[in-house]
Amino acid sequence: MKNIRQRLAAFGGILLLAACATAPAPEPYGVLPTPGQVAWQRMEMNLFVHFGPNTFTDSEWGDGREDADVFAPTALDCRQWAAIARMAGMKGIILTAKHHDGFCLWPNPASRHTVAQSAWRGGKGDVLRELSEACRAYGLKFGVYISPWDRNDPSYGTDGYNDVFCRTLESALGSYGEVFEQWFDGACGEGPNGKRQVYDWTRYHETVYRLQPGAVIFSDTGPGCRWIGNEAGRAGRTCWSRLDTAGFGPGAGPARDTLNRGNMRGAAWIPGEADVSIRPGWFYRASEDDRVKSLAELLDIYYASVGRNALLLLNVPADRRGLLPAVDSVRLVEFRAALDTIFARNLAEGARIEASNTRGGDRRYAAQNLLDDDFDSYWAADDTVRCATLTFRFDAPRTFNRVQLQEYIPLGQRITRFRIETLDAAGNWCEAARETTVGYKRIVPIARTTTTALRLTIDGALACPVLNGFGLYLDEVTLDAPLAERDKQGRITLTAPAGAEVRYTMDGTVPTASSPRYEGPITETGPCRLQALAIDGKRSSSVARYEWDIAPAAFRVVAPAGAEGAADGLSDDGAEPLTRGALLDAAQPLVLDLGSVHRLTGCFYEPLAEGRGGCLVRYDLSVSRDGRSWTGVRSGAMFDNIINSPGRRTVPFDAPLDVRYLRLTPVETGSSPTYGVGEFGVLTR
Ligand code: FUL
Repeated sequence: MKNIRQRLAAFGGILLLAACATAPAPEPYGVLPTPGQVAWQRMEMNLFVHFGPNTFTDSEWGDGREDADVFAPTALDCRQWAAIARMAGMKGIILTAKHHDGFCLWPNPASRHTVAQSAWRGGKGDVLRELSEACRAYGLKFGVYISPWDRNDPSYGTDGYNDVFCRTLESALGSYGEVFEQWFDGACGEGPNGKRQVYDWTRYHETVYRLQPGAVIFSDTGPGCRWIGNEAGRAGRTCWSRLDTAGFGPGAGPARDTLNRGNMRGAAWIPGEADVSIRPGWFYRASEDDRVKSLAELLDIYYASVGRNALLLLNVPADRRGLLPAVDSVRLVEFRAALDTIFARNLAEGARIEASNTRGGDRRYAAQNLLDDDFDSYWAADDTVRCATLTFRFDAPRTFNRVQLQEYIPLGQRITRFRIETLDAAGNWCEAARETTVGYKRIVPIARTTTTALRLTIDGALACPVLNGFGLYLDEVTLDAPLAERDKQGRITLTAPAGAEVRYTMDGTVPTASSPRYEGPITETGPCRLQALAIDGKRSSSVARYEWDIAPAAFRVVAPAGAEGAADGLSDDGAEPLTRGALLDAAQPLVLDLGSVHRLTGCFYEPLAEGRGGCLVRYDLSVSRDGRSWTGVRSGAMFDNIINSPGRRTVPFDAPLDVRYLRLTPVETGSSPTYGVGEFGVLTR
């Protein structure tokens, strides 16, 4: 038993600790970001600009044989890009300085396929110069996408190309001031000599760091930041900034799911970057002017990227003038305004916070630090703590539907599981969300809630939890646009968010509150265009646009002969015309009977959602009037970039053709033994 003096001494010690507690800061946990990676992550949103010969040829992947003169912007103004990026709250711009066609937007002495070989500005133009200067003038960081795959350079596929590519890097990275990010696309296809290149990544990285020591290098495996595993701008709900890269490399990275989520105990800090285009394609096409993502879609992407511990790289392609198009620019400004409205005020301000544990009882680690704007002040728990609760109490009820958490990543990513509960009127805690990782920033959408208290429970962490930010926000900016579906008989059904009504048009005009109200399914079997918006009194959604060709009521899948049943979801009994959800063997052609002859202007192929079951990458297409004599329309043609961006691809015919049967024969399905068919349909207009 301790004597009284010992007891007094111990008590005095405790008093002393409480009065001027000096608990040491938590030890960093595991692999850490470099200060450069922390600064990069804090940029949150950058603008991607795809621009080059593809802009003028309406393609996604140029083949490198295009004439340099096709690149002919009529009014290039990179200051316009920078002004818009700035207005949108972007911190940097990354330009496709060289895409797979090999064409360089700057006079690269290592290439014969550049702006210098074009007639544009008498061969004296230089987009990198203009953009780097514009970025400096507007206080933005400047980055470059330089594709190692080069479909133009004759040396591609030989050792010599590695020299050419290093000289290309030297020219781009050594001439235009600071470059904050070097974007290495992983695509590795064949060159003009039909050969694939063995890339010398070690040399490429050395070259980048020699010229730009502060640059963050993007690729499937970093080393600066990683691809998030899709081109839809969506990180995993679980998203670690750490990744295991052993056995992988740029262009041959871990599985997409792994890229999407990272590895909890990954050996390197390689945070996710979520890239997505504001349009269906990466390059500008006038035909996609009415397919710019809606504000609601952009916000959704924001929550799924920035709100899930990733950086958002949002592509807005420059058009043939060399300017960011008006529709896209307006959308960016709306996006910024929406974010400013939603995040204008932290509704947790003024909350009293009770923490189940505060590190060493030391005020420097108090939970109140969660509500200041200081990045470097944080709440931390004692070293032994892995589970903790933070209860936020408000004097008056608060209404919110977004909960934001931030971990102090300079000390590593720690939290593995957490829950959010709110207090209901009867005094019960009700679970609003149960999630896994936090990371630099986590925004959890929850149902709109009015409450006087919220409890955050950390159920698991790899080391004592350390949070530097907490916020509550209300997003009431958008109403989801109506969703439309047309079945094979031509019956169109529209659904809208609960409580909202739908107004629509089918004559090409933009719908308003006085357009016809949707009361029930509409039937239209011919080609048609539907535009609809949801209205709930206060708010209206963006306009959803749908376009359908002839309804496939009479279409039947008739081949491959004798393979009935092999094609899951397809049948040739005429009862189930081809609509959605079929998976075919990679060797299986698809033959469609339209039931009668139609005059077609083209057809389209759409893989299954998210490319499930593989995609048709290369194909032959033939058509027939009678099912006996066939005419080839395409041979070995490619659906560009379909694996990374598995959306609809149309095949326009050179001239209208009278057709009853279409045959799509797979030539290549990537490495997949099957290919998915979301839809195979025709165009008559
Ligand atoms: C992909 C490329 O193949 C696309 O064309 C686009 O540039 C995208 C950002 O990266 O891998």
